[in-house]
Amino acid sequence: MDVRNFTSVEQMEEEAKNLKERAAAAGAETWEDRKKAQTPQCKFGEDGICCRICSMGPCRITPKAPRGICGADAHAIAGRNYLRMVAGGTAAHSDHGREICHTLHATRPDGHYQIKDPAKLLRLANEWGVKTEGRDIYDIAHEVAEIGLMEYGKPFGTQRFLTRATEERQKLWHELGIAPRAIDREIATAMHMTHMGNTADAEALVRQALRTGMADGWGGSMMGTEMTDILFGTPQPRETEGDLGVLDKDMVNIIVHGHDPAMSEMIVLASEDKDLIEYARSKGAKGINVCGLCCTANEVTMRHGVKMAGNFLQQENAILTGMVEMIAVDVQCIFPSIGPLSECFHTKFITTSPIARIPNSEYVEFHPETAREKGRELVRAAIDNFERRDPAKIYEPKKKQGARVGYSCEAIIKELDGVTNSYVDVRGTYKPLIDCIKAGVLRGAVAIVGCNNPKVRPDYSHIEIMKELIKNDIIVVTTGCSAQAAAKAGLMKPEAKELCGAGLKRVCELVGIPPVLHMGSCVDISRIMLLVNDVCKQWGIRCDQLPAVGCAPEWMSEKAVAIANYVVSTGIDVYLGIEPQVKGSAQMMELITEGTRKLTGGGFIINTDPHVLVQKMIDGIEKKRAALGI
Ligand code: SF4
Ligand code: MSK
Repeated sequence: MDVRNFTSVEQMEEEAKNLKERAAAAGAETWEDRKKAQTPQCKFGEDGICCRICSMGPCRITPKAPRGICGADAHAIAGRNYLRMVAGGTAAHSDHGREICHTLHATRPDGHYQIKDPAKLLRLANEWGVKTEGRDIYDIAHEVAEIGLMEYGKPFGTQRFLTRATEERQKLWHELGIAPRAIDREIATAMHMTHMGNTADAEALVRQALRTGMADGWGGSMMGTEMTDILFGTPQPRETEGDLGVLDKDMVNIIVHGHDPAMSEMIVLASEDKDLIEYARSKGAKGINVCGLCCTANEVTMRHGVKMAGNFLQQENAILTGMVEMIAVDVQCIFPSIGPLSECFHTKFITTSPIARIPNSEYVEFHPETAREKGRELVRAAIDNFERRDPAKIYEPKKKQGARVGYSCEAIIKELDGVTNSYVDVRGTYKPLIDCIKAGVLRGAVAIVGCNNPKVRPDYSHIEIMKELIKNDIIVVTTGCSAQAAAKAGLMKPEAKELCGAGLKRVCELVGIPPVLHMGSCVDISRIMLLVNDVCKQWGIRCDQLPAVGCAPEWMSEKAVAIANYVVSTGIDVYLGIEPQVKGSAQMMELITEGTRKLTGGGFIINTDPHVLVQKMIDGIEKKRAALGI
């Protein structure tokens, strides 16, 4: 194995250092400067024991003052803060899902948004009892979208997607009272419970955190994934590239950033319009180069092979190259610092959603009726901006890696179908995968997901953990910014099989897959939930018995806390490399680590050392194997 084929974290850091020097020269600040200015960070906040829920506060818990003015103790305060994080995360993911439902509802045969995967639409229509025979596909789409939208506010019943889970999960969720009702209701209940004068019992707060998280993963996020596939196509494996080296000095560089692909799809389409490519050439550029950041990158790379410029903590670095004509953003994970930073360069900063209004940006609202023209207008404006580049400010990052992306559940099954003739009778199942795990060729699977966090070396934990897992014959699936860390390191290209143990290497060769499978954006962790449940159904085991775990080594967002809650509700342990902000309450720490495991079979395992964390994962997987007798 030639390590020169891969990019090390040290090499990534070297590039980041060069770009940081550019920032200093341009008089711009970056997250590193602001982190320094914020250090030391507030201990009360870090431990989750500062309450400012009512104006009698803020109240902070100390040994001398163990209760807030109303009498709330550390457990109540940390528990309420924690539940509010879950509510925030669920709101963000689910509102993204709702927007996509509205986009689906706005599809027309001659409109800007059309149905790209009618087969998936029909499957969902059948699942939901929507009449399909003899009906126009767009009529069906509108009815499905309406039913999806009703899941947000229906007065009775629980989420429709729950019926996709194993029987044992469905039963357990109902028995525990964590089967989510309407999505908005669970968010409202979380906010109501944590209002001054309501729930002060940590156990009840954690239970509602599970239920609210479930409204995300088995509600809003799953809605986002399903409707996006119907609208823009279900991902299939395709080749792309990752890291800042994908920016091209000779091209008009446009970056799309955020989460909801409705805007970025229009920019990608416009960038392929012949007249705009000609226009770019007339301005001295060789063409138009659309690249992505964060989860918008994941969405458009999975469906178009758009190159991935990088992840969360690289958003400023992209602009520091001086080569970005435009950064167009939709929602979530966008640094407000992009405003002042882009003004130090020629970069146009475009915000497009009323959900993410940011100073020092140009606001161009996107609507289904005008989306295609708006996309073209933005691409044209980026081309016009090409001439305004300052050659003295240009820095060309050289590093990039090839990556294979787009492993939806449908794509994984298709790949498995191609494995061997002996499975000809069970095509369309995960049986080959299950057999590999049973035989020990694969020891298990880990989903590595989530953000970067300045509390740790960017990307280091993601990459170290992935390398150690694949070396130990544990297959990795990944989403979000973790996927981009993998892409930058070269772990999502088929050649990464050289870093694997003998068993996983053989599987990669046989199936023709990389050892780290890209499953999409943050909302697509819902795909992983379906994968887990379908594998367990076909195997005939409970979800908490499966030798598979989740890991968010560098998480930072409220969405990550929501995700972690639906994953443990699904019976899967979640390994965290950043401590949740509840340390000021021993009871809360106990509840999120051991307490939930007693209820659902899944809990958090927390360790800030990635090497210790990965060893715990391997041990956890081996323990599950032993319990299954395999
Ligand atoms: Fe203080 Fe209680 Fe008000 Fe929180 S709810 S700020 S602990 S008085
Ligand atoms: S974009 S939520 S930083 S993974 Fe989904 Fe990345 Fe985390 Fe945002």
